[in-house]
Amino acid sequence: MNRRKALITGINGQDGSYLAEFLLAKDYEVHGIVRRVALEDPEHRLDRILPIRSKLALHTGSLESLSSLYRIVRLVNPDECYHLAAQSFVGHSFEDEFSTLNTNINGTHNMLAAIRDAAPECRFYFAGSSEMFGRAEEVPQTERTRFHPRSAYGISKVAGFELTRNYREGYGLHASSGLFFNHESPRRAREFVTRKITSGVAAIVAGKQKELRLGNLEAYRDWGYAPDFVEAMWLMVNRKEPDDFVIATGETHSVREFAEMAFKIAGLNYLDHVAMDRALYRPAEVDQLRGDYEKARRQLGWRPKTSFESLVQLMVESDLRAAGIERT
Ligand code: F7E
Repeated sequence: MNRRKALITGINGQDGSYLAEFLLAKDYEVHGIVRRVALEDPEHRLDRILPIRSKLALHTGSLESLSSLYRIVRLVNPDECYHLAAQSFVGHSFEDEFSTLNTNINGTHNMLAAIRDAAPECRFYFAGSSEMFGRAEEVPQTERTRFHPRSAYGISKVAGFELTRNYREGYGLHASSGLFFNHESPRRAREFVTRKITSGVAAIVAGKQKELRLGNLEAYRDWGYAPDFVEAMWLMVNRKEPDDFVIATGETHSVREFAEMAFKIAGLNYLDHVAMDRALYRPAEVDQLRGDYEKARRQLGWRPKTSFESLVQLMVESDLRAAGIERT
């Protein structure tokens, strides 16, 4: 039997790299779209997929160019497409609203249009986000909660979500969106607060840094473990009917709690090291997110496997190891 073919945008991101490993383990033929510059600097720009690179087929293209995406989709003729690529740092979206909106909205639109024209049977996954709920009017948030995004990033994800729904309803594409709450791992980029904290803890234990500057400590997030979450993408795509699902843990914790626990795991008190920096506050903050994953539990059989405590622990331990600190 022919191997199933999956095409992933954002394959070198945190989620893309875990998803590629997940699909390879299921014997998929895995294709990824990367930028030309990534192939010129693989040590940095393909760092998360270096260990599996020989098992992947990489294609150069740009989300901004419909013709480049069309060419790749026609060549690969995938059974499943996972559109994960985006400007995903909410903080940056305040500094550059225009490129966030252009990349995220047009990138999703171009991917959908390329699939519709070149591989209409291909199943499509869009990486939606809890940032779409923003200033949420109810807790916990479900698939029915009204969107109230608080950043250009959140707005771009609402637009991508609506485009995906419209391609499903208008053109009959098997297109689904995951409303993913925050999901973290040792592969998270250091600009996001969880990894900023755990890598900061390791640098402090290693004596390379004394202080960790953070912004709003009172923001609450529903933090899950990225490898648990990528499985939900696959479950959605392999469901008979396309649909949208909240993927979350159902728990919420503050940035302060995350920091307190991370420092404690390393035997430190966060109050001795964390400094608050007003410059790191966002112009519009999302105060509290907590997702209700009941629909995914019932219809996909999905549930999170990793607790908040285990997540913080595994991230701290990974950063300590990377800093050369062996613990007994
Ligand atoms: O911020 C606060 C910050 O940048 C979390 C992305 O994957 O999840 C992520 O978006 C919270 C915010 O992630 C610092 O103000 C305090 O309230 O880690 P973050 P995010 O904005 O929640 C969603 C689901 C996505 O879709 C996004 O792509 O932490 N915070 N102090 C800080 N945040 C950062 N980055 N740095 C600080 O120093």
